[in-house]
Amino acid sequence: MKTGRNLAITDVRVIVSSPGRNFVTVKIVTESGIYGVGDATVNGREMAVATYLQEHVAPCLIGRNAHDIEDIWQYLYKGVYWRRGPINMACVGAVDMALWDIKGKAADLPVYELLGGKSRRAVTTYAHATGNDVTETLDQAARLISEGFQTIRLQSAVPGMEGSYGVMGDKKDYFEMQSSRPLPPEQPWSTRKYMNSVEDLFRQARARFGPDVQLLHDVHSRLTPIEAARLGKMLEPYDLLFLEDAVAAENQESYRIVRDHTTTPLAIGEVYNTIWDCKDLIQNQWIDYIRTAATHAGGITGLRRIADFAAIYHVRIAPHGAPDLSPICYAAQSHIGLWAPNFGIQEFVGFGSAQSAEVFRHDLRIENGMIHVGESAGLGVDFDEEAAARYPYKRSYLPVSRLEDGTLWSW
Ligand code: KDG
Ligand code: MG
Repeated sequence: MKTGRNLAITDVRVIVSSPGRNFVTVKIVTESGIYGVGDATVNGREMAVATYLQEHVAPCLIGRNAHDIEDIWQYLYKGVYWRRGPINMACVGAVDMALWDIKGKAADLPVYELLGGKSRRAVTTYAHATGNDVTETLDQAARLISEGFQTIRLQSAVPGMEGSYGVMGDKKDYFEMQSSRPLPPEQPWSTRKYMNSVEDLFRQARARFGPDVQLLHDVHSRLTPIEAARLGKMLEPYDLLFLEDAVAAENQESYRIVRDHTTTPLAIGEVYNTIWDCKDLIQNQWIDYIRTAATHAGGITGLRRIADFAAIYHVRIAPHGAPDLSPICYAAQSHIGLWAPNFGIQEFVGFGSAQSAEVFRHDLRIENGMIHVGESAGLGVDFDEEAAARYPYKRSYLPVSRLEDGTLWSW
């Protein structure tokens, strides 16, 4: 398809690097020399995305007009026949981010201006406090509050269980835990032990921090709907901003059960890849926050579509912001967060390691728990290929979870 302002794509580079952890980055170059960058990282399956991009996507992009973001999105979505899926959608997402970056640079405007302009001054975030016991978790929360964060996710080790979700022991993050083994690390899970300990974390948190701090918690998909309903009721007195991933919801109807029993707000979506994965959850108003990431749900175009649909049903966006999303995804989500009228909150775990700062240069800054987006044209993040070459890919897997009798469970 030829349109008025042609900006032909001349090169698509796919780079897998490991500056602190693995990232898959796409760099799309145009005839004018303007280029854009996108994040295609799928944690634990990086080479699948890289090969898909290299072998199947890149050849289709050469010669196309980089301005045709929507047509290229549809081409890579409908045009693959298979549609959806994490691998395809991360590739669509990375290409889409890179094209928005190019359009912004060509227009000499930050991406949020292209989306419709600012709806707020800056992007409110929540930080993580984790610990081997309640006191350690709350001490960390106190530090974050003193740094200016007003919303904190609390995770604490479950007594009697080694390796609770979010608690790292002597490892600095999951990538370090993952990389220290040739195969996925295994962690035990006991719903009874968890249910018997989690309320105390929030009881002590409210007693220590009072009513104004916003608190939340990630269950990481380990409960059945009726267990999640019980947990939601149990935590009602502690007034959570939301309870995240209480139940895995390939079957979206599961959330009807949770919703029917509790007024604790519910959030889900970090493993979803399209609007179709969360359509029923949103239109039935079974959730309050949708957590799809720009990288995993088709880029800025995909996330914008979800945000607009969710707005009709009073659902706000709270994009995933784990360390396995590169600073390019953070930048894309910060532009969306600045624009989206129904933005809720952005998960924030820092902008990455010192090595990552050598590779990804960006103009985002965090102040008082809010991300401020700079005035650079495009996404405001650049990728240094020479620096990336110093950090080669290292195979690593996310952990798996087993019940105490050995049954494989959701991690
Ligand atoms: O790759 C898996 C992580 O991104 C995930 O465990 C993080 O649940 C997560 C969160 O809410 O940040
Ligand atoms: Mg989560």
